[in-house]
Amino acid sequence: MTIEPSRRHSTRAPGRVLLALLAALAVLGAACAQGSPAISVANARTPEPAMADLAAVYLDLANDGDGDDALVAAETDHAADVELHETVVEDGVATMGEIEEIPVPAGETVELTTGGLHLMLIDPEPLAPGDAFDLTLELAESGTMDVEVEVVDAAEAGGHNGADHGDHDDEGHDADED
Ligand SMILES: [Cu+2]
Repeated sequence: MTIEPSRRHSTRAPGRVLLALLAALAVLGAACAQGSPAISVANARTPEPAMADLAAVYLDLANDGDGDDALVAAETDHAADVELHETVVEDGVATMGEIEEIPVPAGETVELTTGGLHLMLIDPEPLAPGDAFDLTLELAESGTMDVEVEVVDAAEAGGHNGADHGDHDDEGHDADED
């Protein structure tokens, strides 16, 4: 029965290897960890009147955590689709296009506002100032979060009522011009 000790040894070895592996992973994980994001949303609003088939949503995305995050999608029952957009002014002409994500770096606040980053409601249901609706944001790290979007008078919101959308046909939306 001299085989017994070595058999016991060999059955215990995998456990030790696993422990060593886990310890190594823990050290590696700690070295690579960049903390976690802490996202909060404020000032979510959509100016009215907007174009019949498009409405912009603006909001402030604050990241008070120590890890980066990014807004990657949004949806609402209130519109057929929601796109992430960025308006770019070139030679005095504002055009906007869909973007894949809106980075929200650790410790920073990203403002989605007129003439820049915004969310675009595609075929929104009719909206009137004073209304509110729920919007679900999807963040790469923080997951989904629901925010209430207030419908505000375009004049007060700094208007996104057509001026930014002059070249919208180029971006592939079906804008019914005249
Ligand atoms: Cu847009």
